[in-house]
Amino acid sequence: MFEEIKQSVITGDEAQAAKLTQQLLDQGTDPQRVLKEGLVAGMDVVGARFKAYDMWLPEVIMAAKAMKAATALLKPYLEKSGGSMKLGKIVIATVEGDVHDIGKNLVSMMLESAGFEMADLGVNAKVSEIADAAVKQQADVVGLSALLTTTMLAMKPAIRAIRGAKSKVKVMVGGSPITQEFARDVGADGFAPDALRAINLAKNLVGTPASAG
Ligand code: B1M
Repeated sequence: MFEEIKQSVITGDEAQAAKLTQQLLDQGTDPQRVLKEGLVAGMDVVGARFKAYDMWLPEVIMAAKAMKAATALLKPYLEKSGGSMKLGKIVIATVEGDVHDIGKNLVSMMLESAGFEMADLGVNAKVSEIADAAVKQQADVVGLSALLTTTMLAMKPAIRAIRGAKSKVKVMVGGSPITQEFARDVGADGFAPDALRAINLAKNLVGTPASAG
């Protein structure tokens, strides 16, 4: 069934992706497996084909819609594994100029399921909006996501503005073009390559041992 879910993302079949995801969840399948072996595996193929000019933008949009519909169903199941105690408050956003939000939403969902309180600013978030939210939301951590080599450059001014507005806040960054080295260069406190490792990173940033909770 994982292979069928993967194919439903590749072909952009929203109804099928949602139906199969719900079926697996109803059977008690681990939601992490549905996510990783079905949905994310499908999106990996889409990315590779898009890069090789074997898929075009409308098809990628359809794949993204299928993935979104299915991940919305996963959310309550992933949340069940999280405790009610909040580990800290995290403001998360995709940086200015960038509309990619599937990965950011997954990270947000996983952090929430791990016990963090999330304030999601969505996509294309302006530097001032992020810095203001860090203060207003009394954030312990700000998470920045970027998927484009152009928009990742918005992270440095964003981090500068966040620190100017709220000096104690920690900043974590991620997204496919981001590396550990880039994160260090722009002054972030940490980088996570995927949603699972984002949980450990966030826990470390707020001073909770990564293995806890
Ligand atoms: Co876009 N796109 N796209 N796209 N798109 C990429 C990113 C690209 C690599 C495709 C390619 O060429 N192979 C390429 C970027 C090239 C580059 O910059 N080097 C690209 C391009 C070029 C573009 C456009 C410019 C295309 C165009 O218009 N000509 C355009 C830009 C629009 C804009 O933002 N201004 C564009 C548009 C789109 C769609 C709208 C069609 C759609 C986005 C839909 C949406 O998000 N709502 C889309 C998609 C779907 C993709 C690909 C195919 C898939 C991205 C995705 O969702 N992956 C992507 C190719 C690829 O990545 N393989 C591509 C699945 C997701 C689970 O992974 O987002 O990496 P990811 O998130 C991971 C980790 O990165 C990490 O954890 C997540 C989960 O494990 N992570 C974090 C992410 N954020 C984190 C934050 C953290 C920590 C970890 O802490 C805060």
